[in-house]
Formats: sequence, structure tokens, C-alpha cells
Amino acid sequence: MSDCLFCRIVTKEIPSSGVYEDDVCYAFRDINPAAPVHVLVVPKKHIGSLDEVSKADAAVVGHIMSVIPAIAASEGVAGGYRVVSNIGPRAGQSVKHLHFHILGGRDLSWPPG
Ligand code: DGP
Repeated sequence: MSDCLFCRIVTKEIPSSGVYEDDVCYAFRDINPAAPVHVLVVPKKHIGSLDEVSKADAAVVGHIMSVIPAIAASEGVAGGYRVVSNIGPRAGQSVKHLHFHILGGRDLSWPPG
């Protein structure tokens, strides 16, 4: 989608600090980090949020889950990090392209705000 920020980051039309990429997904540093490690992992395919994941997308989401531990390890936070996906405005989703936050590098309190 040409008007989607994260689609434009995936195509490199908008620069980002990438940490991992394969055929299915791209991971890059959050522009406004909420923790010492704050990486966003997005599918290359445009999916609005987890609410819009179809059965056909299950492999995409599963693949992203499978690469997150390696990304976390490469960022030095293996064994102590959080994965978050905000869905909709009430949860604070500001970019309508499915993304998973990887947060780590400090103690993370619970429940989140
Ligand atoms: P969310 O609020 O869950 O939709 O998270 C969106 C995140 O995207 C937020 O933490 C800030 C980040 N973000 C927004 N615009 C950009 C950008 O242009 N580049 C990068 N790297 N991150 C961005």
C-alpha cells in the first residue's frame, strides 16, 4: 500500500535502521524507543493488524514468531524481553500495518499502561 508508512519502510522508500530481513518480514529499530532495545518486526505483506490476519496469513505470523527469538538474541536480550502487538486505537496502535514490538534491555513492569 503506497500510503502505508511501514510498507514504505519495507520497500526502503523511507529509510530505517534494519536489524533483520528475509522474504517474509523486515525488522528495524523503533524511531521512538521505549526501551534500550526496541525493534519492530513487520510482515512485508500489508496486513492492518492482528485483527485482519486471515487463515492464509497464519504462516506469515508464525514465521515472524519463529524469527523473533533470533532477533532478540542478536540484540543481546535473549531470555528477557517482551513482544507486543497493539491492535486498534484503544490499545495505542498508531501505524495500521501489523507489527510486533520487541522490547528489552531494562526491567519491564506489568501490567502495561
Ligand atoms: P504502535 O503505536 O503500536 O502502532 O507502534 C508504532 C511504532 O512505530 C511506534 O513505537 C513508533 C514507530 N514509528 C513510527 N513512525 C516510524 C518511522 O518512521 N520509523 C521508525 N523506525 N519507527 C516509526
